[in-house]
Amino acid sequence: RGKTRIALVFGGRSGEHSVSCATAAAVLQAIDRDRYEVVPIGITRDGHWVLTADDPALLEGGRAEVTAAEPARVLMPLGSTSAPLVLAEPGQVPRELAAVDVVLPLLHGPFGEDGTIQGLLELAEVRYVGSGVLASAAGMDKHYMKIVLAAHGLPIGPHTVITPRMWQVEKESSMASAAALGWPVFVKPARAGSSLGVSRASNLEELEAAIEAARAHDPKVVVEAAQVGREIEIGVLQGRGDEPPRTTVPGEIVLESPAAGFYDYNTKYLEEVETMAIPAELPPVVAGRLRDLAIESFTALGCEGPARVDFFVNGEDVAVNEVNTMPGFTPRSMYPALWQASGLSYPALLDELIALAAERPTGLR
Ligand code: G1L
Repeated sequence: RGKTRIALVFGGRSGEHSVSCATAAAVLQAIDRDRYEVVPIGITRDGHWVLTADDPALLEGGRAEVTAAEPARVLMPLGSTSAPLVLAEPGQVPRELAAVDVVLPLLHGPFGEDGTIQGLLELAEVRYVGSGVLASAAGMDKHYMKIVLAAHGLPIGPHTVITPRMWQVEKESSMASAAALGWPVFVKPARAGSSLGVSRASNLEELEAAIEAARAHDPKVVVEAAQVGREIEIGVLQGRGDEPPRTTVPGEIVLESPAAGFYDYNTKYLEEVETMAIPAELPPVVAGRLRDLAIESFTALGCEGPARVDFFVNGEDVAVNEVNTMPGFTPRSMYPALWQASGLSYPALLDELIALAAERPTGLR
């Protein structure tokens, strides 16, 4: 048998462009070249598809950018020193995509994580890693994610949604229902890839400003009651064949304030750093319950491939915060680190995800 041909698709028209490039670098670095032939395809910020150099070093460093204009600075075309080969203009799709066995979409936010690239690949009958159109879209939209989770009886936190129309015609009552959650509340764009546009409000004045800030990223806004408790995350991976989904040990996001004792609210908030504790210290019954809830959440949304399910845990009290169908995916990110701690290395995780995609039929399933 010949090698499996994999297209990495990364970059794109989102705020997470550089994160996506760094993730592509990590995958290029780790993927088994004896088993896979890799075609790296970048999308520039303005939507051009370009064939990029198969070189992790060009994509690392957090400031990497797919560009068609300045190839020397960031990306070089394969086997040439001239300008990158533009495979497709914005709004078009490169033929090269249909010529591979499996696409690994490493894209965040609108035009990628929200189901659009999945739909494009479905239409082209190309196999791809990860969730399909519906789960990708629902995983991106905090409003519909909560609807689906709640409909399946899963525990979610108190929240309210402010649609563009509500903000237009009934601002006062929108604010009142948000305020009824009790202070403070967290205000979030309903469909943002990262934490951009998220803020905290402790009174009506801050609430209005927070909603306007969130609306700059998405006209639909979700307001959540502040959750007390620890942030615990579980990795889920679709099972092979008829096997049920598999889960990792729990991990914990721990906030550390290096400037402890220094009491300016803003600096304290800004200087807090997130670290991961893997495995999280939890009573075995709680860990087991979270793993069950993670599988139920994965199944409720109809996820495929990977998902990271995030919880708030306060003693025996648990709530699903979100299901991320495209979790951070560098070897140091929570999802791969959870699998590493659970016996699956980063290269082995890639093998597993690609095998799941290769075995999956195109079309309805
Ligand atoms: F394809 C997978 F495996 F489903 C997959 C795809 C994308 C897993 C994780 C991600 N994550 C990302 O692409 C990102 C969070 C780095 C977006 Cl910028």
